[in-house]
Amino acid sequence: MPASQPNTLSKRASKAGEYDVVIVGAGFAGMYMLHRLRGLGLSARVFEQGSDVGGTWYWNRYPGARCDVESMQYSYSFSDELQQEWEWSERYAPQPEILRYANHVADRFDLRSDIQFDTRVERAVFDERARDWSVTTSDGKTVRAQFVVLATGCLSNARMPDFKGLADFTGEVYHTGHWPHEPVDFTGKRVAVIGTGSSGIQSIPIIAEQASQLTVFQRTANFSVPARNAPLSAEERDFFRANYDEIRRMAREEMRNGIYQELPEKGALEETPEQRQARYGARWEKGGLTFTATYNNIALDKAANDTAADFVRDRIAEIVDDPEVAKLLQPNDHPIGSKRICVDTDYYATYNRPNVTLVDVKADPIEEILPNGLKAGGKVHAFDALVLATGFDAMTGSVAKIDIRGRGGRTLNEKWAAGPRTYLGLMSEGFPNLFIITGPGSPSVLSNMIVSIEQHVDWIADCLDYMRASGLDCMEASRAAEDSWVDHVNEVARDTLFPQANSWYMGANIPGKPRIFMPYIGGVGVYRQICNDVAAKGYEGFAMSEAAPVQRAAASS
Ligand code: N01
Repeated sequence: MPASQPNTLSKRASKAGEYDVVIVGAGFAGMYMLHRLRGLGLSARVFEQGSDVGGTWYWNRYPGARCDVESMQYSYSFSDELQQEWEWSERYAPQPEILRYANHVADRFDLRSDIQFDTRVERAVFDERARDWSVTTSDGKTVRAQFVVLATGCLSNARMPDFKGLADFTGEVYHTGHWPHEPVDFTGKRVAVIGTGSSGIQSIPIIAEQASQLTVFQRTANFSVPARNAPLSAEERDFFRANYDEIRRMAREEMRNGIYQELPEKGALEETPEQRQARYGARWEKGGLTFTATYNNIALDKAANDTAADFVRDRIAEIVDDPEVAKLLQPNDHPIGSKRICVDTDYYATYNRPNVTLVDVKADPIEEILPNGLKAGGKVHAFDALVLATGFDAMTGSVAKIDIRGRGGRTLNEKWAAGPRTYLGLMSEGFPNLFIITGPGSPSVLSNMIVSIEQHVDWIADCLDYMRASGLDCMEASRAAEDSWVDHVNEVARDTLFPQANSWYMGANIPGKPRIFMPYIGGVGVYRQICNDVAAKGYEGFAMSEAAPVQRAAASS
C-alpha cells in the first residue's frame, strides 16, 4: 500500500452510529466474525433478533433437538484453549448444551458488548456516492457501515404452512423452529405432529413418551439412521484433544462435508450383496450421518444408491411391527441422501407404541385445521396440541426478509427472483461490500456448518485486512465471475442424484420458490482451495477500488 493512502477501513471507529462493519445475526457465524474483526482493530456492531446468542440453537428448542454432527467436531477450532477445555458430554450434543457452549464463547471472548439483542435488521441500502451501507433496524434507528456481513443462518426462517383454519385452532400450536423458552409439557394430552423431516423425527419419540395420544401426519417418508448417541468417554475426548490439529485439517481439506471420517474406497457395485450387507450393517450399528459414505458412489449412481436405500427400507420393515405402517414409513420417492438424511433415536420403533398413529397425508391431504383437530381425506382427527415440524425457507429465507438495496436501488429479492446468484456464495454482483456467510453457492448446509462458517469468516477477515493494507474501500463481485460460478454450481449438482429430490436444498418445500440446487456440492476441500486461489490472485473475479480523492479528503477530515 502506498504510504500516502489513508486507512479507509478504520475511520468509522470513532463516530457514533458509524461502523466499519455491521454483522446481521449472533449465531456461530456472527459471533466468530465479530471476534475476528475486533482482532483486526475494526469497529463492528452485531444486530440480533433473538434475546441472546446461539442463532439456530437459540430458536430450535423442541424436545429431542440435538446436532447430527458429532459434538467433538461441531465446535469452533479457532481457539485451541477453547477446544481443549470445553467438555462435551455426549456423542451428539443436545440443544441446551450447544446453547451453553455458544454462551460460554460469548462470555469468554467478551462479545456481548458489541451485540445489540432483540433487534432485527429491516433494511440495508447501499449509498453509491459514499460507498457505504445505511442499515435500519427494528428499533427505528439507522447506522452506517462500510461493510455488511449477513450471518443470518441457512435454517432460521421457520416456515408456517398456510393451512386453512390454522388461526382458529383453539389448542396450543408450536413450530419446532420457533419453540417457546418455557418448558412444554404434553403429559396426558392428545398431540398432532405435522412433518417428518429431521425436526419431526427427533421430537416424535420424546413427544410420544409424554402424550396420551400422538398422531403423526406424514406427507413424505424420510430416510433415517440410528444416532447411537451415548455419553462421551474420557478416551474419546482425549483422542480428539490430542489429535485436533490433524483432525481439523483433514475435516477442512480432505473431507467433502467437513466431517473427519473414514473415507470409502469402493463403489457399492464393486462388492457382492453379502459384502454390501456386512458393510451397511457395520455403518448402521455405528450410527450417524456417515451411513451414506459407506461407498463412494451413493450420491452419484442410482443403482449404487438403491442398494443403500434397500438396506434402510429392510431395517424399517424389521423394526416396525405393523407391515402397513412399515410400508408407509419406507421412503420410495427420492434417492437416499438426496434429502438431508435424518439421524434418530428410536424413531421407527416409536410407531410400535399403542398411543402412536401414522396418517399418510399424501394419500389423504390435510383439508383444513379445525378448532379441535384437523380434517384429512374427509376424516376428522381430534387433538389438544399441534406441533408444526414443517421446516424452513432455507438458505435464502432470512436474507429475503431484509429489504436489501444495492446499486441503482435494485433489491436483492429482485435480483434473486429466479434463484440466488452469487460468486462463491460470498457476494452478489450489484451489492458491493455485502458479504454472506455460508450463502447459496457455497458448501454450507451440505457440510459441518462450523467448518464452513470458520472458512468464510476467515476469508472475509483476511480480505478486509488486505483491502485496508491496499487502501481499498469497495469490493464487488463481477458479473462474469458470478455467471461462471453459478454455471459451475449447477453443473456439479447435475452430476449427482441430489436434484432428483423435492428437497429444501432445491427450494421445493416453499410454494413458488424457484427450483435451483442452492448449495455448492463440490466439497469443502475443493471449495476452500478455490477461495484461497481467488484471494492469492488478488481477489480474482472481484472488482476492488480505492476511495475517490474527494471521499478520501472527506474521510480524513
Ligand atoms: O424440516 P424439513 P426440518 N403438509 O423441511 C412436511 C436441519 N436440522 O425442520 O417432505 C404436510 O426437512 C414436509 O413434508 P414434504 C437439517 O439440515 C438439523 O425437519 O415436504 N407436511 C417434511 O416432512 C434438516 O434437513 C437437525 O412432503 C408438510 C417436514 O414437514 C433441516 O434442518 C435437526 C407441509 C419438513 O421437513 C430441516 O429440517 C433439525 C404441509 N403443508 C433440523 N409442509 C439436526 O442437526 C411441510 N411438511 C439433527
